[in-house]
Amino acid sequence: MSLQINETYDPRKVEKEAQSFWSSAGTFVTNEDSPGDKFYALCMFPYPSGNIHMGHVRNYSIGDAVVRFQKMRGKNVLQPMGWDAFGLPAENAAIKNDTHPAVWTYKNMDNMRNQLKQMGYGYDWNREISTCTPDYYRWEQWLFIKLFKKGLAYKKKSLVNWDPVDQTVLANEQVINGRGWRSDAIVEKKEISQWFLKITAYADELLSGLDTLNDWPSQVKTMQKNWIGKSEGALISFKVTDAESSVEVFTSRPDTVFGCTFVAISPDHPISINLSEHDRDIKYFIDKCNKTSTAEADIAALPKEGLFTNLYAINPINNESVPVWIANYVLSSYGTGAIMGVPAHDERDYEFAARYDLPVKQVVSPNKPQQLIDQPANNVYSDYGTLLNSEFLNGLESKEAGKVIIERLVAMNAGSSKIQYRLRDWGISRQRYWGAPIPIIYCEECGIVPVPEKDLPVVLPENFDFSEKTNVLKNLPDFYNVDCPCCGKKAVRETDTFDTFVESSWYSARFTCADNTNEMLDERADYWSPVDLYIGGIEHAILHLLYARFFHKVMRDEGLMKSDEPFIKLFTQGMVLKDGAKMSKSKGNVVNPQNYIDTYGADTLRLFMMFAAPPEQQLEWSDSGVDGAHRFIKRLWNTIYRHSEVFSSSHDVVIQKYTSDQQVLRRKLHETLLKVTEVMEVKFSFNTAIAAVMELLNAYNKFNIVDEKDRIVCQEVLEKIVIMLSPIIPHVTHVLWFALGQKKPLINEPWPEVDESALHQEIVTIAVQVNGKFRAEYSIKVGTTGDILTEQLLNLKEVKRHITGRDIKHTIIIPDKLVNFVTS
Ligand code: ANZ
Ligand code: ZN
Repeated sequence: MSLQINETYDPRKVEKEAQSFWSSAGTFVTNEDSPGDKFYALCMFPYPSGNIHMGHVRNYSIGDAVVRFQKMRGKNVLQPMGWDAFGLPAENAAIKNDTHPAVWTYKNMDNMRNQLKQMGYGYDWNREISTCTPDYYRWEQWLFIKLFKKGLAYKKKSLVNWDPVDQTVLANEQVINGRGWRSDAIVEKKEISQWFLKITAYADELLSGLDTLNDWPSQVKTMQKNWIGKSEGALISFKVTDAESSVEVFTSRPDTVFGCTFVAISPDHPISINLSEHDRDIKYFIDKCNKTSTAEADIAALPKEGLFTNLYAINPINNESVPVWIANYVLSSYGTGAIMGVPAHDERDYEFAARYDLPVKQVVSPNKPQQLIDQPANNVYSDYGTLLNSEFLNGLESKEAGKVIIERLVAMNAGSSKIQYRLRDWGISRQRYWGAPIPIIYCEECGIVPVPEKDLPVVLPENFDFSEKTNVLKNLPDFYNVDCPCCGKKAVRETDTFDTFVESSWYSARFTCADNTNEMLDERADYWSPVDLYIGGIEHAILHLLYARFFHKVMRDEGLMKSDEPFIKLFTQGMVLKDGAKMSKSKGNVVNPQNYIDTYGADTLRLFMMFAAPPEQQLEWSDSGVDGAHRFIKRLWNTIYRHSEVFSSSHDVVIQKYTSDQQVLRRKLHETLLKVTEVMEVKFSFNTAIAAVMELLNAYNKFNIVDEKDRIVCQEVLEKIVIMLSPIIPHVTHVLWFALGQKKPLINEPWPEVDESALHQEIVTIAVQVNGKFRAEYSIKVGTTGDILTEQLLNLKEVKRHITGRDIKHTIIIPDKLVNFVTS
């Protein structure tokens, strides 16, 4: 009856069979008119570095388990896959291996696609995206031009972290201890003209939107919130004496304005730059500051240092004149690049004042108004409190005092309230070759001219000898020489390329309609978006997710999509470690998935990954763990093999009543099913689900098989074990399902419902005796005893007949087995 399986488990054969079935049946090819609610699951797409690594295996095994489960639940699932294919490593590898970044990248994609297929992930390969193809990046060029026309993309000169070895601009996060993250070269500061996207225009929405993301880890939301860094305070204008100018400061504590004993400006504040032209000491100091990294954390760690400018500024609130200093801890990129120094209430100002002997004046006290005392001068009190030494503010509470000050400033035209964000606009220019060209033309007559829509895409040239270390587009006249689209005169193209974060900011939307050659997005984007489940590493908690949320809102505002957020649920999986350290090439502790696919098969690797640790936690690689996973699959195989040899479904035995042994096993089965269902749906603690199924298999193996009815129960248990494991080990279960006599493929099977009666109403049949003689059989819920039990039994007519007219002296109860009424 059942499809024969071999006695021994051969993963290679099994996996080939399952994979070719899914691919020829088009199991994971998705379309929009299939029945069921849509379920869009996405794992962060890989950089095509050469081979898949264990981090990918873990991430994608989780995603695939959920997708297969949701499919069996009747959802219309989409699970796409693609390549984050632009980026610097391709250039470095190309130089090293004397090849071309394009050649290297496409070769890697082919290899890794093949590996992902060997893992059996249920991707809709029809929607594959490679971000380095013009089909893809033409749409971000198109969107960029829209943003340019709206003022949301602009060019400005800015000070950047310059990596002199990689010859590129680095983001602050790419500067580690003052050195480039890849080259390890000491990073310099350089002012260059760059393109920016105005993400700050969305700062407020990016912040408030976090409140709607109930299925995101709160840790990620906090990181985003801090990154956006909303701060409420005031701008205060200080007139500079002996100069026409004034210095505007941003403060989050306008209540402390009477405590201001100096003003400090950043080394690249216009006043500093101005002064440096005639003052060598200042120039020297500024140059020194420019040698350090711009990363805030690095600056915060530096000893506070400064230089007096010989200028004084007038505090508009009390007309006091205070010295103006240039200070290394004042960031040029935050607020106004200038501060009012309040050493009594700000740690940094205190450290600075102590070093240069500047006065410390306390104006806020932790105490109630009645007991104001001066603070010792070496104790910085930075909390809110009650005002003192502040004339008309004395006795007020900080918040209230701040409001009063802002009112005054506004009335005096010397300041205003201000909401300040830490978030900066996103610099997207990269002086690199292997990226999407920025679609801009520079004309001497017309200035900055966007490439007309009809001329898109601006294709990145690939057909040339790649060997230069500098931005090769600058060396390709065929690329950059162009006629101005406005006036027709000779003009030049922009030779910078987009930051690769641009590509990954909208790929989730593009997967919904990857084949559309006429539009960036179409109505399918609204059908599938937002992504129901997004899975990836915590290292992308800030930038990638923030940029993706920003792009989603931008696309919405362009009328391309309706939803407000790209990802409903975010799941961040833990790292894979070897000997306690993150697997990495530099540490030489990388374990290659391919070796395990070849020796044990993909199912073993998947099972190990899902079983060895809770998915959000770190997972320690263990060869013996892999062995254990493999042994379990073999045990399952043997169990089903033995069962299928003897079980015949061609009988007409019907079970009217389960024996108590059968009930115990069925209860275990349905408890397990309940648990696994919950895990797959919400909890994601796959390791506990697998453990529960393993326990169930143990219980099964202890089950005493007597007759055909027992075998029917066995069949039910084995079928459901196979179903429950199928999202995790899809190949072997695909084959075992047929071995259990099934005709339809497992992946098309609906996920089974829990049999509530098996859970709750476990029934036992009790023998009822009167004076030791069997009189009746009675079925009742397990564990029923006492009066509840005896009252029911005394109502049985066989019992009644034998006890009428007698007194019951006592009752013997053996729970769940027997009741004996002893009469006089
Ligand atoms: C006076 C003051 C008194 C301040 C006090 C703090 C405490 P957040 O909350 O992060 O927005 N600040 C402003 N611009 C700065 C810059 N460019 N570089 C370095 N520091 C800067 O921080 C705002 C506070 O950071 C501002 O409020 C200012 O110091 C400082 F008891 O002004 B405060
Ligand atoms: Zn022109």
